[in-house]
Amino acid sequence: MQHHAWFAESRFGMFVHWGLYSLAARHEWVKNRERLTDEDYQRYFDHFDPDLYDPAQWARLAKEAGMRYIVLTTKHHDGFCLWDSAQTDYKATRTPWGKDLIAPFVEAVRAEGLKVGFYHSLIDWHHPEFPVDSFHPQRDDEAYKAAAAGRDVSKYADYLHAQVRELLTGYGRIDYLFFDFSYRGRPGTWSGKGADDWRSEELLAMVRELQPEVIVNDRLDIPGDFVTPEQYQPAGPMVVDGREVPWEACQTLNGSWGYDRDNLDYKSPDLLVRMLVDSVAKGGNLLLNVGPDGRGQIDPRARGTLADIGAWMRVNSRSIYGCGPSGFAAPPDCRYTQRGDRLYLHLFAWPFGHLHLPGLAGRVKYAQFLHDASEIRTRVIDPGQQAGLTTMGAVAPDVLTLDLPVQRPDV
Ligand code: FHN
Repeated sequence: MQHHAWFAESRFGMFVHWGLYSLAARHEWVKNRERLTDEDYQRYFDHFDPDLYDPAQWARLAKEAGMRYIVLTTKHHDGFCLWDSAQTDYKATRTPWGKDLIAPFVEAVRAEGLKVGFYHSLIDWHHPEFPVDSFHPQRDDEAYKAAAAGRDVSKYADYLHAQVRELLTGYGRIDYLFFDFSYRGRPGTWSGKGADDWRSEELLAMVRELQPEVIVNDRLDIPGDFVTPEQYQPAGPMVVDGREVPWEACQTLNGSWGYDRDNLDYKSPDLLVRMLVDSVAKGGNLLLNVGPDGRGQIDPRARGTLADIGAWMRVNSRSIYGCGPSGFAAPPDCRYTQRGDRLYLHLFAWPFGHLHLPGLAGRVKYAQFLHDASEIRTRVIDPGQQAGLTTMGAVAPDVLTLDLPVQRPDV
């Protein structure tokens, strides 16, 4: 298992889902959900020309939001490749755009001092040897399934390995890999064996050889360097074989990974900040997704949400970067994050009256929160020592951070 201090130090990254589905503007699974044939979906290929593609702006938005790494879909389930792969013509360089999209992305991310991450789909609805399984767009088309019956998944695995090799040898150092998605426990998948289909052990060995420093997630259906629970917040630190392991929650802004124009179900900035705090309090990272539109733009609502999160991070990022769970038990509706002897109290609900901080007896008796205009100040009633205080700048009054110097509990 590869560990990297940068991952725990970062705690917060940007996920970018971008491809042909972004032109449809109706979710990245549009081909599956609407049972589109390759011919139907070809329209998006024939019109792919993202004239407003500006990865430098993506990287700036991520950095200003306090994100420390960016992960881009090199290929999603539809099989469309953002780079000039020698393995296929189903790629950006054969569309009206005509150029590689990965190199400018990598260059822009590095220019902002951020880490480079690639997402790569294990399933591929376009490849002629990928089996028609319960997630394939033509799964209900009996004639198509009959014609596709002789597919050989090992030939697809050869293609998969060759493309991963291209990505890991063509763009310098890659810091992070997110393979997707796990067949583990998913009914109706091809063999359901996942790792056997992808030849995961062989693929991971190649990844380690080509990029010795890269960290890889756990969706090859074999152990990786970090665990990726899908769009939910675990109940606590994640433990595998008796050991706490690095993990990363991933979340959308509005329930869709790809650009979904009519989906206005955006999560509020303070909910997303609470998801970030909750992840860190449980020893995890948060990978927050944006879905640029078909022209390559990140939409104004997403930009506004990122700016609000950035406003909170500018004041409170020291309670996030490099922090993790505390040995102290947080009060109700609160989270603790801790780094060394600094304990950060995050309130997810307004503390009517006094808030008693169990476990800190003798250090801090209780904290009184005074709401003073746009800022919330704290006054910690502290018998024994001066508690470091942060002026409470927050996106919303109920996500406050109190910076307390405490010795590590005797855990
Ligand atoms: O099917 C994908 C989905 O489109 C998206 O890419 C997410 C991101 O974690 N992963 C899969 C669902 O688990």
